[in-house]
Amino acid sequence: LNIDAIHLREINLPLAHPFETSFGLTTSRRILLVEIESEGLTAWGECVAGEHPFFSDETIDTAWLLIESELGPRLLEADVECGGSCPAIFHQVRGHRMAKAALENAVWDLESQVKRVPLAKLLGGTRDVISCGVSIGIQPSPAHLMDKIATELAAGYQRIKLKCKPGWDVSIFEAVRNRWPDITLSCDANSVYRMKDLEDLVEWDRFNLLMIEQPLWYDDFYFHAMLQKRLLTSICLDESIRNRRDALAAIAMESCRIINIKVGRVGGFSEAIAIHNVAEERAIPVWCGGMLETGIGRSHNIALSSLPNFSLPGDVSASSRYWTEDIIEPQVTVSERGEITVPTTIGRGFEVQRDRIESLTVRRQTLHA
Ligand code: OSB
Ligand code: MG
Repeated sequence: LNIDAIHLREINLPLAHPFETSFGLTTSRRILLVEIESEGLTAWGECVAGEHPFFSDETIDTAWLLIESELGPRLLEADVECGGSCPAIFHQVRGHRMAKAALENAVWDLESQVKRVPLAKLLGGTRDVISCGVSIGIQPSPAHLMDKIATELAAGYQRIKLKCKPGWDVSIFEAVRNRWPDITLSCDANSVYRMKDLEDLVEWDRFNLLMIEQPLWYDDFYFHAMLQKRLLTSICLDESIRNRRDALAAIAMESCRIINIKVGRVGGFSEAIAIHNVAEERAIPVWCGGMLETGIGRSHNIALSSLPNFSLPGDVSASSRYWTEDIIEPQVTVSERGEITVPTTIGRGFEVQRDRIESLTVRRQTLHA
């Protein structure tokens, strides 16, 4: 693949609905998009780093700096055979996985166009449709939450995940279970609890949750293993899993029974597929997480979710849940059965709305070969 240029741009896009987690409130997103130009083709990647280093230590600004000063130049100088070449090209740079993923995923996007195959097929996808759940943020009141859940269930979503934190946990689960005893329900603590909360967490078994996502420290395996021993409910790790070795360690230590794979968190499609594979070999189901992506990252998540061991509903949902208008065409839609159809056309399967992206751009930079 001959890469002629890498274009970086920041777009600013307000969320259609504010999203609150245990680590903070997001009302608008600053998003770094990378565009790779290669012999008349254009491929795209989205960096999922947030504005603040609250979910991970990266931010849009650190990612921009790393792509500009280290990763972009390495990619432009390298002999890039395919998307899978990227980890070796970036190997010398430690960390900065979200920055690496933005570039690597754009290279896979390019490779799928050059080979004229759907991106999902290139990644090893086997599913025609993916199962969708929703992640519902902390709401202004329990009544708001109940309305939101009712809306998402009516839309067909197969799993409801509740963001939780101290004060927005047991009483909320209680209320939701009273109204909907049988829905597939999970929660995500984003690392807010500690071992002093252990006796409280053990009580959550009575809510029959599909999983509790990342209850403890963002970088922990050991204490999650101790907690898992005390729970009937499965722990799912998100933040803790940075790569394939982490997945192996977490599975071996029994720190979790389910893994959330986010392609940005793990540094790109190559590592995401490697995690998918080791989990599959060990009968650990995975699902695809979300990071409030635009349609570019969303289309990449759809392609990844088509791999066989993505056997639980993911957090990949309709564009309209995030944006009044997405930056791709068509918008991502979900059927009344709670499924997204995996595109069968060449590449990511969604056109980028270039004019719209231009009008949203607040910063740009081009790196030339
Ligand atoms: O932990 O899964 C998470 C959003 C931002 C940061 C972290 C997380 C999330 C979500 C939303 O849960 C998933 C989505 O709907 O994109
Ligand atoms: Mg999570």
